[in-house]
Amino acid sequence: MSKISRRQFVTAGLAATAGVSGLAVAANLGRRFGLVPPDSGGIYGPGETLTYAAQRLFTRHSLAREFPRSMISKVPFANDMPPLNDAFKRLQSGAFADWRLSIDGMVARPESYSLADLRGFPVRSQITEVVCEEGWSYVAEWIGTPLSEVLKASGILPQARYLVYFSIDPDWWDSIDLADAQHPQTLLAWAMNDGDLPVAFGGPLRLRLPRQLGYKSIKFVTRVMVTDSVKGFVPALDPKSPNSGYAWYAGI
Ligand SMILES: Nc1nc2c(c(=O)[nH]1)N[C@H]1C(S)=C(S)[C@@H](COP(=O)(O)O)O[C@H]1N2
Ligand SMILES: [Mo]
Repeated sequence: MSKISRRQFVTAGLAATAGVSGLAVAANLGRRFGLVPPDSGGIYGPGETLTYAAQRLFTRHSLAREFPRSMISKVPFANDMPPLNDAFKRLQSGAFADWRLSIDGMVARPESYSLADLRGFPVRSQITEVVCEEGWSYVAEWIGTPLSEVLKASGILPQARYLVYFSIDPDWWDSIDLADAQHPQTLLAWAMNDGDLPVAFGGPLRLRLPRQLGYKSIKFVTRVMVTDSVKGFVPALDPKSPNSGYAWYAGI
């Protein structure tokens, strides 16, 4: 939100709601102010644009709710998953000593980190809620390396705008903007509650993004790619993605 003021946006927004279709006008507003999410086409597009633009203008820096320790769920709910692939099992049999997270794309210094390397960065812990779009949720403590620290170490190039992240399970990948990538609560989580992050919850490494719905918090993350375009990396628009049809920006 560099070139326009919030007041300008609000004024323009009020003018829009006075029109016949506020949603259609929202799409134009989003375009005008450069706040268009990549799934802005189609029948839900204008609604997606309205949500994303409003969030980025008004709540960019706000934090997801954090809970007291007493609210940690006694029985956290791990989503059902198909068996993991051979590459995963091989790494698991070596206690994940060879697990790597690579950072590449539009960075000055591409890097590859072991879990031990990641633990060497400043650590953040937070007690937040995982909210699935299917209606269930649980609260857990997540401990890990803020993604912002790793990005800082690699040096994001000025033209970068998004980040695409990948799981060892090739079905799962997603993308976020840099505001969420650099958000203080966005963690590369390697621990949960009282121990290492269990495999059922995405161990050994999961991207925890507490400001968006659970499906953006991808398990078994192995790679993040910094980019200026998410073309081809928008699950909502990809029929092969398990997140096909779900909003790209799933803010909570
Ligand atoms: N690699 C991978 N990541 C994933 C999933 C998955 O099946 N595979 N499921 C997603 C969905 S839809 C949700 S709601 C959350 C569930 O997290 P949980 O198992 O900790 O409850 O993980 C997300 N991340
Ligand atoms: Mo989900």
